[in-house]
Amino acid sequence: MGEKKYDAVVIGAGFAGLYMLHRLRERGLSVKVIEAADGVGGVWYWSRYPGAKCDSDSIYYNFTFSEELYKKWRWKDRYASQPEILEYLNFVADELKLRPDIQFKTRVTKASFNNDRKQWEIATDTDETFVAKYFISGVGCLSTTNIPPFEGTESFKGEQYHTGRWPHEKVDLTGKRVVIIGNGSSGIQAMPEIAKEAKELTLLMRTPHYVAEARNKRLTKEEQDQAIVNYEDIRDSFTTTTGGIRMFTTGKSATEFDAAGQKEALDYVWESGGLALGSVYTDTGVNKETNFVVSQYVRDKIDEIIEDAEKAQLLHPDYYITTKRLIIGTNFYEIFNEDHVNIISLKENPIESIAENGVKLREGTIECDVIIFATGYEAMTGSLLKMDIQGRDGQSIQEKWGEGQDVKTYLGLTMENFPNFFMITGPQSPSVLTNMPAAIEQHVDWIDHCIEYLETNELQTIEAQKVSEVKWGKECDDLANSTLFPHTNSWYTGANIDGVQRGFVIYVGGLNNYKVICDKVADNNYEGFSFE
Ligand code: N01
Repeated sequence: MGEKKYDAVVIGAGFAGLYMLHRLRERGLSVKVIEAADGVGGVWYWSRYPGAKCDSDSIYYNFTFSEELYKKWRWKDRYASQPEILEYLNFVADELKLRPDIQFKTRVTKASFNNDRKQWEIATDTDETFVAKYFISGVGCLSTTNIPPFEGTESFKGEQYHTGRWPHEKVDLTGKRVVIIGNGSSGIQAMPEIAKEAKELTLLMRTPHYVAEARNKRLTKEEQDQAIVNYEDIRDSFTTTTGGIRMFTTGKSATEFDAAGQKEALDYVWESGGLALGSVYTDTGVNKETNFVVSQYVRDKIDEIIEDAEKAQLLHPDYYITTKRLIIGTNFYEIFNEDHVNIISLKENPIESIAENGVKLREGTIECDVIIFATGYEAMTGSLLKMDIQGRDGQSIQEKWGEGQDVKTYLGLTMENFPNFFMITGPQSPSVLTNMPAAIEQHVDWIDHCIEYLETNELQTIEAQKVSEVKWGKECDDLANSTLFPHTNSWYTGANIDGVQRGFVIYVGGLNNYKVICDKVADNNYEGFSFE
């Protein structure tokens, strides 16, 4: 098959790939998006487990680059469900007429930079070769699922599912004995829904997590109208706040309040619902005293809600709150008051293997009909490393990062030795600590302007300088080390997966500050980059 030539090839048709396609096409470039699924949506195409929702308030979980597009869409609920978000992304694809430039059911397997041609050559599992000057990853931070390699998984005679690869048709769990492994955002959203159908539900839990009440609800017509009126403010929040979303805050440290004042503020955010437990005080992420006040509040709530003191104690988290992703749930703690919902701490009784009739623990076997892996993702780097991407002289990302564990980027967007390769929400960018559409709009706009600069100046390539990577890595590390984040093992550090410990790969300085840095680099004629 001959080569297919484009100005730009983009991987993935989620939020990132769709907007990148739109921007570059508007610029007059020929673009092809390559997408493994048979529809748009990215993680929202795959992640269809019962109860799947987004934890950003829906009115912020959309594009703002086009006022017209923004004003045509109305969210139904405070937190949009997976089907509604998928509907939104299909609406965007239709409104912007994006589908003709997306090739579905195609997976990128390998890409290499040809230094003689100054072009990327991109191979797919459909045996096609695409050639493009610009190669852009929109694979997202959470798309490669993690199924821990338990011995005997294939011998299990019942059904097994991963939350991130849930079947498209309804899975009927009525009257079944279900085991769920993992209680991150996915497991915690899924469990109350599963408990409604299952005869027995057993959570096998490695680490208890902090769960705030979502308090999801239908948006009233007035609230929907208000979101339309607030367009400018919502757009502004994308670039002027640390997380690309407005969150309630007292604007103070917990240490500035007495115990009654602390409780009043925490009661307010608990009752309002959502992620504001993380923002109610300004220093929860850096001050151990404030952090204790907030985390103890959640432990007290757990004791208040769960009648069985033993179960409540098992669910007490003990790491610094917000150093793992804060989770919002609906009736999560409440389901443990039901007799058919149980919990086993894997710290006390670890999994030994999967047997044909259930999960074999060190002490006893939990017999079941269904095993649900809510065990998360090879986050941040997994999807990039799964493809064989080779820069100059055949250097792979694996080689550059030392088997993927020592991430090196400039701004989380680019890498030395990988000319004209861009990562949307790549490692060492603010990515998962933000409202994703906000981070994606900022990245895509920056990449688009960078490409405009190259085209206007008739430049063939742009490439990060090694020294820029070293400085950026140090800036990311210094910032992370000034917070409580590195004290906790999490998927932020890769420690959710045995054998991976790659350091903290997120820029924690806030999306607003990050944007200022990226804009300054661009304004200074792409300081820190080399050109050919
Ligand atoms: O995955 P996770 P997730 N043995 O990695 C456990 C986004 N998201 O899919 O904590 C036993 O958080 C693991 O235990 P531990 C959001 O950013 C958003 O739930 O590592 N257990 C943990 O309990 C989120 O943070 C939304 O000790 C094992 C669980 O599996 C991210 O996606 C909804 C194990 C994995 O939790 C990922 O969430 C869904 C093992 N070998 C997802 N390996 C919303 O917007 C892992 N675990 C609301």
